[in-house]
Amino acid sequence: MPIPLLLIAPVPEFLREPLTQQYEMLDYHQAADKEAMLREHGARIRAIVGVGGSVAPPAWLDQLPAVEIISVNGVGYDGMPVDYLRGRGIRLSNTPDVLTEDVADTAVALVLMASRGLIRANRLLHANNWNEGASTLTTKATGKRAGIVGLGRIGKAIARRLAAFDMEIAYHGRHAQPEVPYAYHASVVDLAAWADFLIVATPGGAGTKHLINKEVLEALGTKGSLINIARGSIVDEAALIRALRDGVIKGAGLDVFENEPHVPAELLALDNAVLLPHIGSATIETRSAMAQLVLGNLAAHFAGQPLLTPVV
Ligand code: 8YV
Repeated sequence: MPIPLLLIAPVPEFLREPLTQQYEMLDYHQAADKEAMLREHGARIRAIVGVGGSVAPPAWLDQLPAVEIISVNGVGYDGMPVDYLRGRGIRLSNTPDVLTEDVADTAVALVLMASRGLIRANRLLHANNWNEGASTLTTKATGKRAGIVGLGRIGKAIARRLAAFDMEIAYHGRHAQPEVPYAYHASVVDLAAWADFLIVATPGGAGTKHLINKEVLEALGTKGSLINIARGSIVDEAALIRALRDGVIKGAGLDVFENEPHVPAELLALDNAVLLPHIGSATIETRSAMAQLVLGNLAAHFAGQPLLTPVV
């Protein structure tokens, strides 16, 4: 008998297909009547597959008494109630490392697109407007100051790349990391005041909610651009929209938003914001490696083996 598994988010076909073949996969994400699906099958479900932004509140998980493992197709698990999972003995896995380089590449692309006006120039030339595109001068990226909020695996990969652009690198996090060659700022406001690019690469969740607020944006000021490849929840989006609209900061490059896939109309209308639909890890190579980890963690768990990339 295949193991009943609940899919709570969209996944690529190369993950969906093996899940369908190897498990009794119930597509909760696309179910027309989600409550009916839980009523009918909730008591039997032994595994859940979600993505980085998936949220599984305790009250919802209470309806799934047989769940043993949640396998997240993403590095971030900020929507997962880790203490509750520990309490119930539910295992949790994610997909670290395999996506680090792609997400860092995306951060660098946003830095370049935001500073060099590449998106606008591309749009103008597609409209056959060579002159306007060619005559607009933008801001140099090389040699500027990059302030990284969250110097974890992805933050360090971004720092390595930007060092090749001769940028001065500094960072903010909960603790200084004496072994890294970059300056530590204990205050995110101080880091913003120093930086030309404030790059958010810290995990989401309650601990970082609206870490980037009005005060931080004012400190970043007209010299600065905000880049976010981490989680929308870390930035107070309403404050960011006001800062971009009123010229408090220079610009923004965003791959993540507070309420995905919703992007506020005010943000869509702003020319000084480069916006991407959460594609930081979206390459064939990386999403395939992530899928293998999701499947590998599930298989290991049900074979009684240690998880490949455990969180809990
Ligand atoms: C994915 C992410 O977009 O890893 C994460 O935390 O947010 C992204 O890599 C997401 O998990 C969808 O698969």
